[in-house]
Amino acid sequence: MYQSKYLNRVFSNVKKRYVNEPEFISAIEEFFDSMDFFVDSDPRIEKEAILERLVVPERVISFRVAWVDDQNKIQVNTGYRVQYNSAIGPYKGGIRFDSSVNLSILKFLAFEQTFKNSLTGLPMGGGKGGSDFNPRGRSDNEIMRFCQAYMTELYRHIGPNTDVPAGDFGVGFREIGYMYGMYKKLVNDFTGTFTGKGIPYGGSLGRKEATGYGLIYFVRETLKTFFSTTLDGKRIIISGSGKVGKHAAVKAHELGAKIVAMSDINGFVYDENGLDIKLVDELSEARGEYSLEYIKHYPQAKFVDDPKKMWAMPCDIALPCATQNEIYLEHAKSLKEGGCYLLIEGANMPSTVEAIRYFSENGILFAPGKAANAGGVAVSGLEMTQNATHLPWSYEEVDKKLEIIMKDIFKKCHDTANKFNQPRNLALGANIAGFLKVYEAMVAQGVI
Ligand code: 2IT
Repeated sequence: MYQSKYLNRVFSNVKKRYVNEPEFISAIEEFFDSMDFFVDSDPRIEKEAILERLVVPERVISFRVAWVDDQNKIQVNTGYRVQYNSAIGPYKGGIRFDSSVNLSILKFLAFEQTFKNSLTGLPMGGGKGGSDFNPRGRSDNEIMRFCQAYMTELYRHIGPNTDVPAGDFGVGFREIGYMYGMYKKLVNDFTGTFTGKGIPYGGSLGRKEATGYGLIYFVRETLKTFFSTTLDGKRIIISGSGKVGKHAAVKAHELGAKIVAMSDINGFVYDENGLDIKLVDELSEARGEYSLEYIKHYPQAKFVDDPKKMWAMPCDIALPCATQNEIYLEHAKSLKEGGCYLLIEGANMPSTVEAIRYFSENGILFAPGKAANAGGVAVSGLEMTQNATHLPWSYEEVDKKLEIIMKDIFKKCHDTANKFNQPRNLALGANIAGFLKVYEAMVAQGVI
């Protein structure tokens, strides 16, 4: 129950209408928790039906993707693109290939992306896409045929000023290359349209590392502001075998932190003296997984074959970087027992609503992914600028801009939280600061 009658009304409709979309409902619930401090103070939000509009994506495209596997068998998947909100710029957001992909997950991601993109200060609307195609175990040719088949429909819905996709999990340089190649062939036009592209054909230096590095820049600001300290010597645990966790580990290590535990799909490795991040980096290069190999090199490290058990390890800072809903209430409690005082999300919505409420009631400072992991999409925005101006930037230039953007996002969250007399509530800061820009733009553009 919210204090605001308006929020209760909109939320109960959302729950009724989207009963089969639990992830989408959770994302709205988390957002409304923050709006409850604010929404009644500005009656224009209700009058303009802003929240009723915001809980419905502007457009959802769903289509058949038929392709032929290496055994000459016809395979059929479902492809999607959720074009959530274009109030402040073209739709922008990643594409996810994973067997779990469905409309609920893509709607939640696109909803979050809308506010995340707003926080970057760059002109990008919110979108997300993907397919229930599972790339694991597929040959390179199968991946190519799938990406091409996916693009033969998607190409007509995207463009450099319309909708600019990028990667998400299951989609990296290889997949973007195959999708962009087919897109370019179909439209006969060499424009940006995708970000996260390979460097030789318009990609930005620094994009690959941007989400993880940006996350650590955000952590550094948080430590400085709230704890008057630095990363030096801090014990950090990081989940996920994707690009985010790995690059976060590299940057945190560079800044003097001790990464004591990291998890992948097989389990987690723990070493109280700090893991060998160079080795993790090398081992994860091929498939993202490293834990089973890691303990062969360091038999004194501890290996546990259940990644979820990592949250019980002692640490100062936890950085969940795997996927949605990896931290439930029980994990939040274990983190507290292990001494964790700061949890910052590298993934999108890894903490459940119950876990987030527990953090705030039990003195664990929390920052949401829509602020802390915005570095990836921010550098995507910088890639769009480089493409539009036909000028590539150096790595140093991109990294410097990323650092400035992450500091600015932290400041927006912190200032907004202070404004509402909730100084430690960075989720509130992120949600309201992200919302305000989208809201102003929607009002100015009329009822559409
Ligand atoms: O969740 C995300 O912010 C991304 N997957 C990156 C999106 C992008 O357009 O770079």
